[in-house]
Amino acid sequence: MTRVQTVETEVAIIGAGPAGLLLSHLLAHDGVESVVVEHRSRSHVESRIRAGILESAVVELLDKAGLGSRLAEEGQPHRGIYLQWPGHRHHVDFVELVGRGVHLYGQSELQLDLGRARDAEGQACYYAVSGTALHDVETDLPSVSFADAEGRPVRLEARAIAGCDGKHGPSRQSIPASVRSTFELGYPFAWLGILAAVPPSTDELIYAWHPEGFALHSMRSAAVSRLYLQVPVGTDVAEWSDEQIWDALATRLGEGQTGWELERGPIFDKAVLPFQSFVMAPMRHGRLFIAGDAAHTVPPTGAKGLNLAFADVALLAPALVSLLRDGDPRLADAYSDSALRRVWRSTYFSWWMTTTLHTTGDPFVSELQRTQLEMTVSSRARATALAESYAGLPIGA
Ligand code: RFL
Ligand code: PHB
Repeated sequence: MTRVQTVETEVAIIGAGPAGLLLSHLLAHDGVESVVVEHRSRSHVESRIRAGILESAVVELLDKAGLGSRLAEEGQPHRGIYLQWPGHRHHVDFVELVGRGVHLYGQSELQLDLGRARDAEGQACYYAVSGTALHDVETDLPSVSFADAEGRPVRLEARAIAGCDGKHGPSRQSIPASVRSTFELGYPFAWLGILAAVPPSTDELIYAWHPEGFALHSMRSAAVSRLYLQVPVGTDVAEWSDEQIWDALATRLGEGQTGWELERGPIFDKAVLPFQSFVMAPMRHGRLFIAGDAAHTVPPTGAKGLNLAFADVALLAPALVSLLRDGDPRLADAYSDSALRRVWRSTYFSWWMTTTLHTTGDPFVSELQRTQLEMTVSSRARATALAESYAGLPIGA
């Protein structure tokens, strides 16, 4: 029989996504040791293409944690966004409205920065594990079992577990159904996202309402554009040729409107992203603390998913330090309620952006959406509310 290797640590972190790696970094900063367990390979985790927008409070958090140097050099500060519908394009200037903007910096770049920081701290991370299971989360000595990349059984004994294992991970299921509530909303559409080797045709993001469906023009660098199209739920990327994608983007983003043109280029990645709003409560059970997508998912229209994951971790790290270093449970006891307050605000904002900008085919709804957009750009109070939510609240607010 193969012997189980037992490893002791203070915090067992499940998931090496942005939430798990930032948590491990912040804990190390305060002298709390952790081990990360991830079921994908490191190269897979580092090549996933996901979010792009960081709130200003998240940029400050990363900077304070010593993770801001490449972000400062390569990230792009954006003052605001363009809101558009046929015949109209309006710049909503967040800096002018609420005194702060956002940063454009790809999640894959952040993942690299976090991985390197962790290497420099010399803390353990098991990649490519299988069979991750949580045990005894209601006790002060919980554990995580798994098989390492070579298939050898390992048992990680900890004083707390952080479930940072995303939407499909096992942590959430370790909270008994009798104490767990879930709130879910589906949407009848998805996004077809592309990366193209072409300079962006805009200086800041364009969110475009169009009768044929929503489109978003984002970017990754001076040479790479990131664009999205609203498509029906269940769409297969193979149904769309590159030419059809560019034609639909040009129409929906208003090519020809005030002489604006969409530059086309080679598409090197395309994928369909599902849409869902999901919240689980509470985010803590015994010595198990859940953070990031493991506890909540938002549709990407408000650019909140990654920011929420970091905001959770910014609350969880000091809570675990107080609990494990000083035996003070107050922040740990407050964690779930404090995190959920921000989660619900971002869930509301993401739902609002999504339902305002995506067409449903119902002419009554379309008129209401256009009215909302007109009201948003013509009323300073409404534009300020949008800017406040998009640029983000201070962490802990
Ligand atoms: P992640 O990034 O999903 O990381 C969770 C990690 O846990 C691992 N895991 C396990 N590890 C061990 N054992 C198991 N049994 C495990 N099961 C899972 C996973 O392999 C993974 O490495 O969650 P985290 O850290 O909470 O970070 C959240 C963000 O990644 C997420 O909110 C955003 O990327 C969401 N999102 C977007 N957000 C935006 O704000 N703007 C976007 O444009 C945007 N695009 C996206 C996205 C999410 C996508 N996914 C998940 C489908 C595009 C995509 C394709
Ligand atoms: C992105 O750049 O991938 C992006 C930006 C803003 C969003 C969603 C995705 O709302």
